[in-house]
Amino acid sequence: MNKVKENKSKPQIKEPKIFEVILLNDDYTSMDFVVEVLRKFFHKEFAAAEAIMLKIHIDGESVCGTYSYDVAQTKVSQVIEYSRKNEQPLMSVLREVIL
Ligand code: TYC
Repeated sequence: MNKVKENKSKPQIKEPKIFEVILLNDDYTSMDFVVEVLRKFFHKEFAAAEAIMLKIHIDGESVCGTYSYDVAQTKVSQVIEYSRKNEQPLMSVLREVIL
């Protein structure tokens, strides 16, 4: 019989890693500015942006979107750069999603 060797090696195609972009609460950034950031960089409708901003204010942080590493890192940089230019201490970090 013609035995075909079973291929037990790891699958060659890996799932792409995904990353959450998170905004953190602080005592100084204005609520309006956070809503503006969520609309400008995360393309949220006004009501959704306001809801996320309030969640951050209450819980300390919230996920604002999930992206590939490069896009997530770009969003974090854009948020921090825009915030500093506008003299706001708002902070953003990324976190890998463990599936
Ligand atoms: N806590 C801020 C205030 O009371 C508002 C705020 C919300 C700041 C969300 C940062 O990511 C943030 N003005």
